[in-house]
Amino acid sequence: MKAADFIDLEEQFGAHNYKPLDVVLTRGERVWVWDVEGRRYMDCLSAYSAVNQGHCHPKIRQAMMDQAARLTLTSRAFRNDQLGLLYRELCQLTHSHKVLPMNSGAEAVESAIKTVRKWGYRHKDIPENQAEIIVCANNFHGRTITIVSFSTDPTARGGFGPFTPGFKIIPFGDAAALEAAITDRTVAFLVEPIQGEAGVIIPPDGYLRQVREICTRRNVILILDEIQTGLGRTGKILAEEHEGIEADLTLIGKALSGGFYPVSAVLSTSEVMEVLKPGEHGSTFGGNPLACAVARTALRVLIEEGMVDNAARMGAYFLEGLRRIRNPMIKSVRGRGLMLAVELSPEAGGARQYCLSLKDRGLLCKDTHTHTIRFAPPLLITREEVDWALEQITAALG
Ligand code: IF1
Repeated sequence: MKAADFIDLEEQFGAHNYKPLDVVLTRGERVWVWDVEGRRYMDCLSAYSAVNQGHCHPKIRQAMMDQAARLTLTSRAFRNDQLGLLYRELCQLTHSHKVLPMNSGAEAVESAIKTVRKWGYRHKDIPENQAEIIVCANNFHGRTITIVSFSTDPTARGGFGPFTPGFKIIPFGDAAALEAAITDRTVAFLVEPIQGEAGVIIPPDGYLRQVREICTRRNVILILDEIQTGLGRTGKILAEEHEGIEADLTLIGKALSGGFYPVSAVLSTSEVMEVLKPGEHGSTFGGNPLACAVARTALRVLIEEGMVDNAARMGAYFLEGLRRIRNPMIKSVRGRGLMLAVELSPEAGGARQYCLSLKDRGLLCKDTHTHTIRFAPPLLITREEVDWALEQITAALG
């Protein structure tokens, strides 16, 4: 079968909820992927930061195969010999006290919402069904009905109502707006440390510190969605470390499995998690031994192989290279660690054409919000590979 045949099958039998680049991939290794016709590409999307550890990392693969041969799923009706170990390793790595394991990112977000609402009714005397959660404009937290209920993206919401009430939207990066939005009924503030889908929007320096101070003073739970920014992507294990703060609840997913399997978690540094009692929340697959074995190894290789520091070093080098590209169509170049973006001015006619021309040069990346190209290669990228990427980007944008 040829690429066109696979594409036809997807078009004929699949839901049309995506419009992917027409590259049909069949194999991956480190930062490279190969299509069905044998062409090699550098992956500068990393499955939206789920393959931070690189494609098909041999140690994660081995852990997955070993565990798959032993025990995959017990349900949480019984215990397993991987879950407690993952809990301890995650807590040590992120300075957390408690872990709630789930599967997808959206489930971690949903779980946090349930947890903070319950906490609010227990600890803040909020009248029943009146809890409020503050979120930011242009957020991306997932695709469930409750999560799209507080999206400001018409495409994500349109036609999907009725929506879940209880959310208040404020501008991103504006601490004064948070202060002003808090009421007696506010239980939490949910925010991305860097907005990903919005186009790698980095808030002003000090924003998260101010947010932390306001939440503490006003007794509001700070939930950081680090599903995309977490686990090394920005050059720290968690992006919150750039401002030296700790969220009350931290959401991680994606790279928690190195791209092998959906694994997510809510991490808690405070007593919030204690409000959940047996039977009140759960998931058939959440915390299963296969997921835990994969996640434990995904975390181990991130640390053992120095990927977090490499993301900081290669990210700075990549950013410097992007800034050297001379093109009047470039409006802004920004990034932290290996979460990078080039925003083009509206006259450039959209970012997708550049993604297509980069694909022809052997580099895969993704446009977002029409005018922005983002670059987020696996964290083990070498200097020579960054040089190669910059050559292609310079040629495509030059
Ligand atoms: C798709 C974007 C990235 C996330 C944050 C929660 C979730 C995500 C900060 C939900 C998921 C993905 C999903 C992916 C596109 C993608 C994305 F462009 F939409 F914004 F990464 F940049 N919080 N992000 O970024 O996690 O339930 O998907 O596991 O195809 O929808 P999930």
